[in-house]
Amino acid sequence: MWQQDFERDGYAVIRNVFSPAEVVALAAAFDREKAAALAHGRSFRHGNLYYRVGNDPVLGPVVRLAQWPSYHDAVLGAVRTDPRMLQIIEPLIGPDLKQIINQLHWKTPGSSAAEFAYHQDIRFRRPREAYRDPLAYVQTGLALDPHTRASGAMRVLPGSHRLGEVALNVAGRVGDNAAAEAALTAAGLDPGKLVDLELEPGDLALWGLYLIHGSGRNTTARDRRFYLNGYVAADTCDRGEWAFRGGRPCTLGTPQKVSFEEIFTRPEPHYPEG
Ligand SMILES: O=C(O)CCC(=O)C(=O)O
Repeated sequence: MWQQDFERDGYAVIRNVFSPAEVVALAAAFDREKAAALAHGRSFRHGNLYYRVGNDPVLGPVVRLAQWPSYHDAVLGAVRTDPRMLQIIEPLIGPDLKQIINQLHWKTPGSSAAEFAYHQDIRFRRPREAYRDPLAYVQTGLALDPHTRASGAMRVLPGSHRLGEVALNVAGRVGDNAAAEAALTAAGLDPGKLVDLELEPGDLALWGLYLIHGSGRNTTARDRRFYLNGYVAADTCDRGEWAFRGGRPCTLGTPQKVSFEEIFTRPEPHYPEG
């Protein structure tokens, strides 16, 4: 059972949660977002909506991720409050859920700007005091393309969720660094224990804030698209958009403070520095 896997290993995979037809529709929505991001040619923000566009020395601008496209895209928005999500998350952290992550990831074939250094997601949960129970958080990742070692699937360290916060050496942004196993060795961890999180389109992976993971380059010929939605037990967290209240889905309205600190003071569209 995936619940036992989640508890024992710190992650789990549930197969075929979304159908092939749903995957096709979601993949098309990803492609729309990618085109919108590329039209800016650089990173862009409007409220919680954020496109991160990296620069590959050979390929030029490449879209790394999009945050909170669900404010404007109904196909993507439907996933965050899909009854299947509630069915999976509720037994773990209850029926009152706020959402912290609504994020699309692309790994452009051959791009060097596509790796994630080994990390724990707890490092991104800021301000730390707003997250009163780090164990009351579940991250989900829905595969829209085959996730294999070659396409840059996530690699996870089973059982690392029990280590608490581990000092992993990452210089700068996780997304600007290679998934170097040396960072694990330096922290006294065994990279030989890493597992490739192999997923087929429609499979959903789950992990918590302490699981150590990263991912490498995509050496295949097609994009690797991954849809992340992260939920927190509402009464343990001061941030986020409501996703389910008492098990009922919540629509998005006026943007709330999630991770963009200037959401109320700088709500206008702009090109962020860096
Ligand atoms: O998309 C990926 O491969 C990496 C995802 C990841 O590491 C994260 O979201 O924390």
